[in-house]
Amino acid sequence: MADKRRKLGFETRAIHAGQRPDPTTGAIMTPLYLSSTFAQSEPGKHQGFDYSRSGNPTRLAFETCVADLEGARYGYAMASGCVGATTIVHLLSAGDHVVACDDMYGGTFRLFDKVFARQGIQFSYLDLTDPGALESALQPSTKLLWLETPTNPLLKIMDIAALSDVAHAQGVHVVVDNTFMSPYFQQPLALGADMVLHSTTKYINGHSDLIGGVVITDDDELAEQLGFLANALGGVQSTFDSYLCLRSLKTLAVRMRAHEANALQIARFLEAHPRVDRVVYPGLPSHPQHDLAARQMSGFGGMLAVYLKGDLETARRVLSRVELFTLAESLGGVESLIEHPAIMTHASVDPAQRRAIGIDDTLLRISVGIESVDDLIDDLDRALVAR
Ligand code: P1T
Repeated sequence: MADKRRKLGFETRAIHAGQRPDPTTGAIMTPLYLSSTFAQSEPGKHQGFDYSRSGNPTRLAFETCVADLEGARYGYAMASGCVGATTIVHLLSAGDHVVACDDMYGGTFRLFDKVFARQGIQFSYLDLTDPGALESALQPSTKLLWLETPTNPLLKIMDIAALSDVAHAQGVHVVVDNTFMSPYFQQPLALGADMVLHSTTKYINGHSDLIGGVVITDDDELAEQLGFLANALGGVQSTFDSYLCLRSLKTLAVRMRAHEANALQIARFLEAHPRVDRVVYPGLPSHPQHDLAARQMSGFGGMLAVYLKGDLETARRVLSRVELFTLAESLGGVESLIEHPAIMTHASVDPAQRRAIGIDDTLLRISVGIESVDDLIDDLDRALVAR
């Protein structure tokens, strides 16, 4: 008989956590509870749900399942990854200070720089691949350390455990945007972080058919504040999108393994390609933080950054020649995407800052899908060699 004390495996929890056959019908899939409101038998007395902004049974099943996969008890599903970030930053007040990594999704940077900085929150952006850099950046007013690891688009890796130790010694909460790895490959809370953010638009949903986000914590106090803010700000995920995310979690493990296997082969192919200057992939020994990645993550994910030999015109030519790869923003779907960060996803980052951190005109970002890898390699090869 199975040892009941053993923690269930990731794949098992991805399929069952937070879910039971529907008590009224026996349906094994969590029903889509589209109701905006719920009957009360007397004022204030109900069966756990009163209004769908505050809580919805389908959304709760997804929140419980995804939180479980991050090793946590609380999840708050949001209308987008950006709303998730917005909700977290609302834990702060004007005058508070945030230390953030210097490379991150352009939309998160825009939210900090163009929205919250105007409301009196202060931000310092730092290369945190050296954990020693954090100490001198902390101020008495620092409340939050914001990490995105691996970063978007340059795939820099930060030491979550070491940075969390430094932050916690000063009473600073740590957020990790875990979008690129998904809980399958990286579990930041176990490494010391206090909150995890995902754009569920990416790997968690994995099929490029919704926009969503989720904020996860195992800290009772933070959970209470985040739950309050989720309801008060109101940017919660729709029931239908929660249903799709719940369904997608069931295949997260197999999808992530397939993304990674394809990405590793493509990374090796590109690294040896005469038209490629440099490939950045955490799974390659040439990645500057390869050892840390191998220690802190259980896999290397499906994202690649590629510097071409040439110039902007070379990049444009390659992007116009690919056929299986679609030129599009976003990532983490089953289909392969390719994009130009400087013109597309990171256009909101100041050009000088972009160049300083390495987002130049020859940089392409690839989200490797789960198609047949030989077809993907042929497609890239054709696009690279074409004149
Ligand atoms: O798009 P949205 O669901 O709001 O998620 C924002 C977001 C947050 N964090 C990371 C690491 C992200 O990559 C994103 C969204 N990124 C893209 C759309 C992109 O193409 O990079």
